[in-house]
Amino acid sequence: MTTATRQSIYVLQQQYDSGNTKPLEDVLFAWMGIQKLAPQDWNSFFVLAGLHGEPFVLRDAVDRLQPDDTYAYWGGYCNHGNILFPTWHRMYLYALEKALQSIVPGVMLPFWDETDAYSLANGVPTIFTRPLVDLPNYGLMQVANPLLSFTMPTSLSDDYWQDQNASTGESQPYYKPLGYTTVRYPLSGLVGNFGDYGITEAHNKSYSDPEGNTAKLNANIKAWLNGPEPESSHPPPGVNLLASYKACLSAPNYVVFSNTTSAAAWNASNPNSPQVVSLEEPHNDLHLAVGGFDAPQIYAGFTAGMLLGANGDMGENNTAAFDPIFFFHHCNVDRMFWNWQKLHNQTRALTIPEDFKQGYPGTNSSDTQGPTPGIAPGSLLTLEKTALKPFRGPRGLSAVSTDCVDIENQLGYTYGPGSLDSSNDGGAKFAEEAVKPGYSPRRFTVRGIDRAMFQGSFLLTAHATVTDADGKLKEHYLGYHSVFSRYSVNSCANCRTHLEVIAHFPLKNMLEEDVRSATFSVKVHHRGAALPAGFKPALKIHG
Ligand SMILES: [Cu+2]
Repeated sequence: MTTATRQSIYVLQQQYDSGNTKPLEDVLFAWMGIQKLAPQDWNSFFVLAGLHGEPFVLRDAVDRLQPDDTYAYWGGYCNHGNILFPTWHRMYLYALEKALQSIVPGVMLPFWDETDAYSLANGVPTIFTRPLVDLPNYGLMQVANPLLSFTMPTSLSDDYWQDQNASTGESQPYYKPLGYTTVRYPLSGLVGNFGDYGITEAHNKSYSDPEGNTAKLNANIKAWLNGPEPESSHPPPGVNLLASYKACLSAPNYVVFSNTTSAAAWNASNPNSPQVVSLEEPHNDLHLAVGGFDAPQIYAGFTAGMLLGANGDMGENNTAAFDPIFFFHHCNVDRMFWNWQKLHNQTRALTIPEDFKQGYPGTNSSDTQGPTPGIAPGSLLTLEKTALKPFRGPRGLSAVSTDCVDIENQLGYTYGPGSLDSSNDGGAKFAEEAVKPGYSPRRFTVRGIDRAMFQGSFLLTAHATVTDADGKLKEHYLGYHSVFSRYSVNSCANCRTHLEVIAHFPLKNMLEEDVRSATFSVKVHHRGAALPAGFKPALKIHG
C-alpha cells in the first residue's frame, strides 16, 4: 500500500512563510472547499463535523421512551470514555481527509504538534489565528482563513428537554443559528436562548480585540502545556499537559492507554504501581484549554481562577468538532496513539490481555458517555466486532477497530517527524520520573462525583493542607483532572452508575510525613453558579 505522510502544520506554515506556499495552500484550499459544500453533502464540513456531537439526528427514538426506560446516551457518533476512543477518532479523521482529497487530490490532514518546541513556547501555530490568508497558486488573495473558525450554513437546532443553562434556567444553550461563527477562549459562543445571548454579548464586548484575544488564547495554551508560571513551590513540577502526554506513552496495555474510564479503574485497583495516564486525558485537557477553561492555577497565593463566561465551542462535546482546530488536535492525538503503538510493538495488532476484555470498565457501551446511535445500552465493546458507525470498512460494511490498527498498511498513511516520537525524538522512552526518597509513593483518589450534577465540561483540582514548621497552615496544589462532557448529561437514576468521575492524583511532590498529617480536599471548577446540593465526593489516600 502506498503510504502518504501527515506533516506537522507548523512545518507547513514555516514553508509557507518562507515562500514555499503550495503545500499549506493545498490544505487551506481543501478546507475552504469542504466548508463551502452544501450542508446535505456527505463530504461537507457541516455533515462531517456533525457526526461527532450535534446535530443529534438519531436521538428522537430514545427521547420518546418512557422515563423508566430511558438511558444515558449520547446523540452523536463519537466515542469517549471507552476502548473505542482512539480507533473511532482515527476513522473520523480518515473520513475528513478523504473529503479534503475530494477537493485537492492527494492532500493530507496535518497535525498540530502540541508538544513541539514552538507550541510549548508560543501556543497555537499562527495559521490557526490569522484572519486572512493568501493562496497565490489558486489566485486567491486576502481570503477568510478556513482554519480560524466555521460559520454555520444552517442552524444546529437540537432542542433536548434536559439541556438547560445553569444560570438562566433556559433551554437550548447549544442551539446555534444560521450564520453563527465558532469561537475559542476567551470568547463565549453560547447564544441558544435569550438569556445566554445577552450574557454572551456582554462578555464578548469586553474581548473585542482579535489580537488581544489571540494573545490570551496563547497564554492560556502555554500555561496548560507547561503548567502555570512557577511561583514559589507551586505548581508542583510535572503537572501539565506535556507531562500527561509523556506519561500516557508508558501505559502498559491498550485498554488502560485508550480511555479515562479504564485507566481510572486500573489505578484504583493497583495502588502500588505507578499511576497510569490514558491518551484521553491530555486530549480532554486541550479541549478545555481551547474551549474556555483557564489553566488550572487555583492554589494558595494565586487567585486567578476560571475566566467566567468563556464558553468556546471546543470546550463542550456537543459542538467541539465545528471548530476546525478540532481535527488538527485529534490528528495529534492519533499520532500519539501511533507513537504508543510503535513503543509497545503493536503497530500490526493490538494485544489485549484476557483480564481486560469482558467486563473491564471502559468495555461497556453504557460506560461514561453512553451508547452511540445503533449500539444497544449495556453491550460489550470489542475491537473485532463493535461497529465504528457510520464509517465504512474495507468490506463495505461498518468499519471495526481492527480495520484501522495499522495506519501504514490498512489505511495508507503515516506520520512525519514530531515530538514524543521515539523514532525521531532522541529515542527517549518518556517514562515518568521515579519518586524521590522521602516523598510519597501514594496517591489521592476522588470518587463519587456524578457528571450529571454539572453543566458541561468541568475541572477538578486537588489540594492538601499541611502545617508547616512555623505552625502555619499551608495549602499544596496537587494537580488537576479535566472532565470533557456534554452540556447536559442525562440524569435518569438507572444510568448513574456509569457516570461516576474517578480521579487520581499522585502525591510524589509531597513528603510522606506531610501526607500522613495533611487534610485533603477537592475543588470543582465548573460553569454553574454554585455547587449542586448533595455534592459530597469520597476522598481516599491509596497505597
Ligand atoms: Cu476530542
